[in-house]
This record gives sequence, C-alpha cells and structure tokens, in this order.
Amino acid sequence: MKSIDKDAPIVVLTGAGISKESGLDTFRDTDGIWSKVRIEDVATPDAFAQDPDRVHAFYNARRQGLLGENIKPNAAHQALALLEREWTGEVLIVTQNIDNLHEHGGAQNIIHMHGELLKSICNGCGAITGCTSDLSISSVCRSCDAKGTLRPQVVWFGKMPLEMERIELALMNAGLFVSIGTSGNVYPAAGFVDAVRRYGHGHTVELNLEPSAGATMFVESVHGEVTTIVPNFVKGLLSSC
Ligand code: BJW
Repeated sequence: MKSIDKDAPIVVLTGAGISKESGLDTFRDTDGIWSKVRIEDVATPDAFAQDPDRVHAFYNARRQGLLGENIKPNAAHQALALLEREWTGEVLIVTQNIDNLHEHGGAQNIIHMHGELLKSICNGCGAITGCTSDLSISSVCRSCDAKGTLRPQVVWFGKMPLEMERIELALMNAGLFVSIGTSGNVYPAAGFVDAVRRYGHGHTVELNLEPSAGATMFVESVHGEVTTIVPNFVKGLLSSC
C-alpha cells in the first residue's frame, strides 16, 4: 500500500457488493436483482409512469427486506466507520447504495448519490420524508395532501444523481480514492476513477470480488470478499501513517 499523507482527504465510493455479505442482493451478479426483474420495468421514470403498482411492489419488497432483523452492517461498513473516526483528514463515503448500512455501521459523512430507500419524495411538491412502510398509488403526501404522488427517493436511469457538484469537488481534492464493491457499469460513478486520474492527484484503489469494468484504471487493486479485504485495507492505511 502506497503511503498516504494522514491529512489528505479520502473519497470512498461504495456499491452493492459492500452490502452483499449483509444479506442484500447485488444487481449484476448472476443471482442479482437484474436477473429477476428488467431495469426498464422498475428503475426508470417511464416504468413508474406506466405501472406505478409494479414499481411500488418492487421497492416495498426491498424496503421490508432492508428492515428485516437479519440485515446488519458487516465488517466492511464498520471498517469504513473506523477509518472516518481515526483518519486525521476528511473521509467522505459516496455510496450508490440506497440501504442504510453505512449509517448503522457508524459512519456519518455519507452521500447517497442514488437516493435512499427509507425516504419518499413527492412528485408534486418535492417534499422528502422518512418512509418505513409500504407506498402505493393511494399514499398521501403529508406536505401537500396530494394522493398518488409519492415514490421512493431513488435515482432512476436517465435522472441526475444527487450532490454531484460536492462529489466532483471532493474527487479533485482527494489524496486517495477507493472504490469498493461496484461493477463499474453505471455512470457517472463508473467515471470517478477516470476523473481522479485526469483532474485530481489522488492514489486510486479498487477493492472488489473481481476486476470491475474499469479495473485497469486503478493504480492498485485487491480482489476478494469485502469483509476480509476492506478491514485489512483500513488497518494497513491507519498503520502506515
Ligand atoms: C463483491 C461481493 C463481496 C459482490 N465482496 N465484492 C452510455 C454511456 C455512459 C452513460 C450512459 C450511457 N447510456 C446511459 C448512460 C447513463 C446511465 C448509465 O450509466 N447506464 C449504463 C448502464 C450504461 N446512468 C444514468 O442514467 C444515471 N444518471 C445520469 O447519467 O444522469 C446524467 C444525465 C441525466 C439526464 C440526461 C442526461 C444525463 C443514473 C443511474 C441510476 C442508477 N440507478 C440504480 C437503481 C436505482 C437504485 C436502486 O433501485 O437500488 O442504482 S441501477 C443500479 O446500479 C443501482 C446501483 O446503485 C447501480 C450500480 O450498481 P453496483 O453497485 O455497481 O452493483 P453491481 O451489482 O453492478 O456490482 C456489484 C459488484 O460487487 C460486482 O462487481 C461484484 O463482483 C461485487 N461483489 N459480492 C466484494 N462479497
């Protein structure tokens, strides 16, 4: 592991692979979510416009799954929270995941660039509200009283991910960019490593089960299960300074 200045900001990008060992499905693995449902049926604004019942059912099932007692943060989520506590510089976790396992693992500085499953947004007034129960076309927005306008606060294909300006600034300033548990298929997240190479100055590391689509763009790669490789990586980082 290259030695990193302990005051340098770190940006960590996470994807579905970090939550796999907590019991949540990934998208593109052979048993992943997209092997069971089609993206165009559940994860686009058009899908919601054409068949909101189907989209609600898809996210209701995932929300109830996430709230199950067996779903807990794993050693990788906890290691990143430790890094956030112990590192002298800023650690920003940019997650593509809509689950809450980074928060439950103890991390605080988190951007959910693809939204959060435990929040709803009103297509009418834009109000964002905590949401732990099922949504339907009969749900009523508590802010504007409109019926049928609530949807999960998630970023579907064709929509701009959240807080992109803040993320881009952090990538430019990062001394280290670490990508964890993502296949590197979905933009703009898949392009972060290239942005760091072109416009930033940080060291780049991929931690994933297998080489991602953008693996050759990283200076360093470690392949294996996150519950092993992330705690080891964090331990090495904290002891190298
Ligand atoms: C383990 C492990 C273990 C497993 N240990 N590892 C052509 C070129 C470039 C871009 C585009 C293009 N055509 C269209 C686009 C844009 C599009 C895009 O990227 N499409 C691609 C598919 C080509 N992107 C968008 O539309 C985005 N918006 C956008 O670009 O806005 C700009 C714009 C807007 C308007 C006009 C013009 C421009 C929005 C993307 C939204 C993504 N949404 C989803 C679903 C919503 C949330 C949800 O329901 O959960 O987000 S899709 C899905 O993929 C989800 C994820 O966050 C995202 C990324 O998946 P992730 O995390 O990488 O998961 P997997 O399953 O792919 O990978 C898991 C990895 O973990 C694997 O590698 C495993 O090996 C590994 N793993 N177990 C370690 N134990």
